[in-house]
Amino acid sequence: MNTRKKEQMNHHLIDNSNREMTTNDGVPIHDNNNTLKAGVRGPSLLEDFIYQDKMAHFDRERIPERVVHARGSGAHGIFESTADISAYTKAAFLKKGTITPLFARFSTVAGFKGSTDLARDVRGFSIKFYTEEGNYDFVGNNIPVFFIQDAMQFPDVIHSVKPEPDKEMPQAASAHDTFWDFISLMPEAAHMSMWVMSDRAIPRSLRMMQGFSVHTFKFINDKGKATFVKFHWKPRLGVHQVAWQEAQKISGYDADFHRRDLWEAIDAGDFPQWDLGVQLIPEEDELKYSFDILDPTKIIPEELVPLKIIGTMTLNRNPDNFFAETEQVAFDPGRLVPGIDFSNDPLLQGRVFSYADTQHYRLGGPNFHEIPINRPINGKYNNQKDGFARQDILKGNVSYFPNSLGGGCPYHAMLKGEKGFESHAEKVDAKKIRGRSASFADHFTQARLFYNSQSAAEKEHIISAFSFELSKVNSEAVRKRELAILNQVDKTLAKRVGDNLGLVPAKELDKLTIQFAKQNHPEYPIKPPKPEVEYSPALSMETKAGEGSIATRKVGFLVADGVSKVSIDKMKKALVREGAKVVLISTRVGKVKFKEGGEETVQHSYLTDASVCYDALYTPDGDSVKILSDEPDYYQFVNEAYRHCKAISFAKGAESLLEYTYVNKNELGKGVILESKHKLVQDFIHIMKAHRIWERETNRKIPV
Ligand code: HDE
Repeated sequence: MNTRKKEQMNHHLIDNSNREMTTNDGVPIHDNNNTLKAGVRGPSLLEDFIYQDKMAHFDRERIPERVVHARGSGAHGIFESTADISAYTKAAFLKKGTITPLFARFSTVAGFKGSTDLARDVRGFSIKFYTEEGNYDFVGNNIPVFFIQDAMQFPDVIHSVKPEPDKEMPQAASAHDTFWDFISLMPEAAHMSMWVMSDRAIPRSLRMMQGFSVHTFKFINDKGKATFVKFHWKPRLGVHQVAWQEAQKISGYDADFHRRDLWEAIDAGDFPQWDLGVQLIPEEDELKYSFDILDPTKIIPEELVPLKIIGTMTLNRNPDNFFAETEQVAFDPGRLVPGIDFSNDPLLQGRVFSYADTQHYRLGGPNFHEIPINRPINGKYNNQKDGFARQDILKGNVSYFPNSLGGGCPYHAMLKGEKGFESHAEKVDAKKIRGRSASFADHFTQARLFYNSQSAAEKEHIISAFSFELSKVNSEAVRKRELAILNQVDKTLAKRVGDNLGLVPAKELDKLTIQFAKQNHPEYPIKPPKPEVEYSPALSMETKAGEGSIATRKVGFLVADGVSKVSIDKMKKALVREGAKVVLISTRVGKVKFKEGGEETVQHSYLTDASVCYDALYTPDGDSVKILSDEPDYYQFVNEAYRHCKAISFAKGAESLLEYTYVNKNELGKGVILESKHKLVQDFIHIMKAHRIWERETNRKIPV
């Protein structure tokens, strides 16, 4: 980012160092600890304006949390355009070689602001680009489709997933009656439900998730020609998840797990990066596919329209102040720049109203774009003034247009050769109607495509997730109705979930499905056109051994006094070379003593940490092994990591510890690496690159 931009963006930064303390009016304060009283044991005085100044501010320090996506974490960064796509769009920030500053915010949807990061949920993926032609907001999710097709039903889906209104429970969870009541009545939610019940909804890190525009937008080139476009963000670190049981435990050990992970990575200079890909569809091809590209419950398979990579986002700076930046940033998919336009997706059209409306309420009026994090870097020039919390001062007596007294300024962005925002001149010739296009009616083909494209382990996770969620639903009628939905996606899926719920024998399921479908889906049965793609490898997250990267992964070294430094260093060097992070965990924080002499400070102990916060474990040898053999929490670490299918390794002298764990001895090599049997360091790293050894789940011989 150039210096000018930096200065513009930071000009509201306050530095308190070497300053005397003042009230908000700049009056110096000589005592900030005591209220003004009539005698030290007497009543407080109303005239204490210094106390009032401080307390009145405090009393107003919360603004309404976002009604959805309340829990979020943000970071500053840049976007660099790397491809010439001027044939499709005139957007200045997408011109090859342009670098644009940005602020990104990732979020969960359902939970309140203070809820856990590891809820099973969709993640918001928002980016404010401070372009030379004004702010462009990308407001997407980590899942490429949505629950509903029309904006009118958004309050309903959100009300259903939020804590139930009588008891305000459960927090940040979809596993309850009202959510599944709604979803099971909405066949259009079938596709999205598959994604939300998949591991996409429990990311390992915000740095390891994809971002999607969900809607189709339009690129507009300098001749006014439109091309439909879908946006995808691909994380350079790969797309990874945690196990569901692990997610629940992380919520207890570290509810800020994702926020901390993002903060620490940026703080350490491990700047997360995403490549931006676009799927381009010529305007003439709008109606070419078996699905409607305006339907937000549909993807365009990458195998059908491949991604073209056009740039890279790098997050390189943590916010200076959470409230001022992450809390006050105001995203709005209706903030477009010349070269990008809306499509007629009915969900997108509805969003265009909701976001600005919500910002007016949350941020207290029409001047929220003057808050530093929301200010465009190219300045704003118009005839507006007044309103709550106005900061800019517009000089002179002219606040209208057209004017002659102000020299006709500010003038239309065209007079001097500029190009202002012009909407795509799409021809619209139709009757007003409240309704839905018949081309939106097929709700199951892509849900099936998603399910069929998952690996065996991913399918098992989906079955478990539906079983978990529906087990928490009290209403048997709702459970059955959702089974009927699943039965239209995949019969085995429905049967397996039904078995887990102890509900509906398979032979009755088909009858039930027809009965529910007729009730809730008037078009039933529909005959959708044959899909172009029936299997899409791009939809699976699974990586194979040796394929991925272990950069920034956290490896726990399980140590105690007397641990061998040689044994630590051998593994540590190789891991650090691959970009991984090594954390020593000992019986207490403070110093750990080495067998060879010397000591090192440790900040993590078996008391404070759990294996769910690590990607892989290593037990070095040394005299520490004796201490660990009597340490129940050590075994807990290993057993849990094993259960969550992580790579675990043991130096030769530590292998005896394995005896008392639940590790299935037939699993050695499959993610359980012993120095006496394997190439300790290389094999450990090779396996870690697979992220997890999911096949272990089916062979597991340990109590569940
Ligand atoms: Fe949002 N959404 N949404 N949404 N949404 C909000 O705006 C809304 C939808 C998304 O980090 C709210 O500032 C409607 C789809 C993100 O600050 C609100 C509809 C997608 C964020 C709102 C949708 C999203 C929001 C709440 C259906 C993915 C967080 C507070 C018509 C493409 C932005 C706020 C941030 C936030 C409305 C559906 C993504 C109420 C009406 C689809 C990432 O305005």
